[in-house]
Amino acid sequence: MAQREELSKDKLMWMYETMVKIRLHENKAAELFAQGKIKGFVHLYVGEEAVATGVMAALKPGDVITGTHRSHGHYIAKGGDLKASFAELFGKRTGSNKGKGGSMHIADPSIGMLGANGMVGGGIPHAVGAALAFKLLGKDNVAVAFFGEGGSNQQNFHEAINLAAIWKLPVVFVCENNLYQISLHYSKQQLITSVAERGKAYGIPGVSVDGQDVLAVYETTKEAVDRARRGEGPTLIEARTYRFRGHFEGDPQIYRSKDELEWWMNNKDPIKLFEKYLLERSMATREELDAVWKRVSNEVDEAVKFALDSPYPGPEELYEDVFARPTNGVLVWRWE
Ligand SMILES: Cc1ncc(C[n+]2csc(CCOP(=O)(O)OP(=O)(O)O)c2C)c(N)n1
Repeated sequence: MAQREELSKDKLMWMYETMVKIRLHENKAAELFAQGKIKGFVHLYVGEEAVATGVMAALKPGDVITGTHRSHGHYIAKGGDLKASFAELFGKRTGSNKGKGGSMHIADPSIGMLGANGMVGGGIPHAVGAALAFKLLGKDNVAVAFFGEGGSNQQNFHEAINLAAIWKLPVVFVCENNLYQISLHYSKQQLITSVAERGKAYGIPGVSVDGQDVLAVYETTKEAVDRARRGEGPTLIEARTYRFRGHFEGDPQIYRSKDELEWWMNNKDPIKLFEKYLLERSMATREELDAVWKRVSNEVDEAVKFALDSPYPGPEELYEDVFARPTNGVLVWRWE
């Protein structure tokens, strides 16, 4: 099993900075949404930063991921650009999808982010497709599918995981169990107490991990990724986590108590926990950590300014980049 002791200082600081980047990106997005500068639905990832970060720390260039409706953090941890992210949230031409994807459809194949997805569970078969392509092409890359515990009740999940299991595809299924599917507690959605148990039904390992502990997520994912690269097939990981904000911005959150939320924020904040770990072991100084917050905060401000100053796409661009072009002689229908 991968050991946290093997991680270099650079990698540990990358993990810390990535979590801070996600937190500050999301806090700023909440502010901008409240000001009416971001339209439509916005689902934030605050509180869940250790999952995306720990998973991405175990990947290598060329590996790919698929996301959910709550994917800003996945995009950022995979190497997404803050400017392109804010521009996309504003629907601007400089956005990661030229302003046509928005919060729920952020994608950037150049960094291996194959796409966030507004359909619950929608990205799971895409990751399996990517993993099948890796296997057929003889590449040693891995695909990761992120989804919520609600997503694990979708038919997509069951079909995709079964195919991946029988074909021994290099894919890792990462269920982010943040306890709620919109307003429904997970105990009311499924009788099993851990989504990881579902691995048994498909003959693959199912592992549950503390999703607030970035290093535990890293270690668990690394083991699953190594197994996938060895050709031994998929793993189902359940990362137990919690979202600190509502399901979407504007959610009145009448389904959970203030005490519950405060308990998680006070005791299970993934950034505070990692900070404690780094400081107690003298792996970083308070000054170094403070400098990260300052630098990232400036980066976020610059990115927002860039995005606000960027133009909207023009009406003549309406159908551009919306349909696929024919590739390798295979005709893919597109708008002419
Ligand atoms: C196929 C489909 N069904 C229903 C919805 C409506 N919907 C949006 S988010 C959501 C809950 C998702 O919960 P979960 O998968 O646990 O992810 P979380 O929001 O907790 O991150 C639902 C039912 C949808 N977008 N797509």
